[in-house]
Amino acid sequence: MKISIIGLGYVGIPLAAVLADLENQVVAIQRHSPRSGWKIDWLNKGKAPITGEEPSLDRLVSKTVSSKNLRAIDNYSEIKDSEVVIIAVQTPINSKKEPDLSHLKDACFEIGRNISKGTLVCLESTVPPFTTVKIVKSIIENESNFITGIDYNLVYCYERVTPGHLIENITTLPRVVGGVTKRCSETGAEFYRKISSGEILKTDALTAEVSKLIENSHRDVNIAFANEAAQLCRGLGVDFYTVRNMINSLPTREGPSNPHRNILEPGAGVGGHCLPKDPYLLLHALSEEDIYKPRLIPIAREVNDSMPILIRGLVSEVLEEADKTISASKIGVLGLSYKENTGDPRNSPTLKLVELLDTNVKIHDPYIQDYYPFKTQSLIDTISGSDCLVIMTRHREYRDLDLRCIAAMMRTKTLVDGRNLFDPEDCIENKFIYRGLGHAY
Ligand code: SAJ
Repeated sequence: MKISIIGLGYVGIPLAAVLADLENQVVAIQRHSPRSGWKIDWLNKGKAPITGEEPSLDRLVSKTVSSKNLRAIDNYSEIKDSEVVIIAVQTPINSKKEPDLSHLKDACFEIGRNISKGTLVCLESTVPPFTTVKIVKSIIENESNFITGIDYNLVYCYERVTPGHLIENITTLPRVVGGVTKRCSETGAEFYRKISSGEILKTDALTAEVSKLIENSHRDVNIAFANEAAQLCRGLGVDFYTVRNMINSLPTREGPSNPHRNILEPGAGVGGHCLPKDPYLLLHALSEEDIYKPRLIPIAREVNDSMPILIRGLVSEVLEEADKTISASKIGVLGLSYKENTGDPRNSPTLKLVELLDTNVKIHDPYIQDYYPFKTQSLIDTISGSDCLVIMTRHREYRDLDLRCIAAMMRTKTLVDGRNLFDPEDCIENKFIYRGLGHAY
C-alpha cells in the first residue's frame, strides 16, 4: 500500500520503518520546523533521527530507505495517492498546561484538502477526549466534503511506544482501535493487525482517547505513590526499597501480566513526553464540562513535579554536613535524559534540578552531547574536583562505576542518589556523605 505518515518523531519514525519493511511505499511528511526539519535529510540518508539505543531501528531505516520503500518529504502532495494516512504529530501542552493542537489542526487541513476516497486516516497522537470527532473529523469533512465512514475511514489508535523499545512496541503490543463508526473500526483493526502481533481491541474513538489518557495518568499516579511512600518511609527512618520488596513479594493472581502488587520506584522526577503532559489533556476536557473534577491526578502531578526540589534539598543537606554551601560548590550531575538508556531530554527532571541548584553544575549523559542551553561534559570532567555527585538517570553505563575511584576524584565526597543506582552500604563504606531517594539515609 501507499502510506503517508505525518510527523517524524518517536512514533512516526519507527512506524514508518516498520510499515516500509512490510513492503509498503511509505512517505514520511515533516514540516521544515526549526526543531525537526533536519530529520528529513537525515532520514533520506538512511539514518534514524532518534538518539539512544533503539534495537533494529537504524537497520530498518537504512534498509527501507535504500530499497526506496521509505522516504521523507516536507509537503502533502502524496496524500492523494495514499491508501492510509497516519497522524503522529506532537500535541504538547503550553505553559498554562492547556493542549496545543495547532500542529494537529494543520495536518487535518492538509489531509482534508488532499485526501482521496477510500483512504483510512489513523490518529496516533495523544489528544484530549472528543478531539477525533470534534476536530479531526470536522476539519477533514469540511475540507473534503467527504462523509466519515462512507467516503473515507477515521480511527483513533493511540501510540504505545516507549523510548528504547520502539520497534518491539509497534510490532508486538496490543492496540486499541477507536473508530468514528463501526465500519471505521473494522477497517482500522484490519490495518493494525498487519502491523502488530498483539491483540487488536476495537471500540469507539472517545473510549480509545480516554483509555490512553487514563493509562498514562494511572502510571503517573502510581509513580507519585512510590515517591510519597519513599518520603514518608524516610521520615520514619525506614528503607522504602526494603518495604517495596516486602510488598511486591505478594504472588500475582493471574500471572505476571497482572501483578497483584506492583509498587513502582521512587525517583528524581517524572520526565518525558507522555506522563508530564497526558494527565493535563484529560483534566482540560473535564474543566470544560460540569462533571467530576479529579483530585488524585493533579495532586500526583504536583508530587512528581516536586521531586527535583527534594533532590535539591538532599544536595543542600549533604553539602551542609561537609560544611559547604551549594553556591560555593561544584556539582556533578549524571544523567540529562529523562529515562535510562535513552537520549531524550524532554521535560527531564535534570533540567529542573539544574535550574534549582543555580550554581556551577557539570552534566554528563552518554547519549546526549548538547541540549541548548546545556553542553554535557565527559564523565571525568563531570566528577573531577566536584563537591557533590547527583545521580539523576540510571543509565547502563553508570552501573559499574567504581565508587573508590569516584571518591578519589572528588574534592568533597558527597553523593545524592536519585535513582537507586548505588548500594547505600557501598557509599557509606567509601566514606561518602550520602543520601539516597527511597533509602533511610
Ligand atoms: N519513573 C519513575 N519511577 C518509575 C517509573 C518511571 O520515577 O517506577 C520516571 C522515569 O524516570 C521517567 C518518567 O517516570 O522520568 C516516565 O517513565 P516511563 O517509564 O513511564 O517512560 P515513558 O515516559 O516513556 O512512558 C511510556 C508510556 N508509554 C506511552 O505513553 C505509549 C507509558 O505508558 C509506559 O508505561 C512507559 O513508557 C513504559 O512502561 O515504558
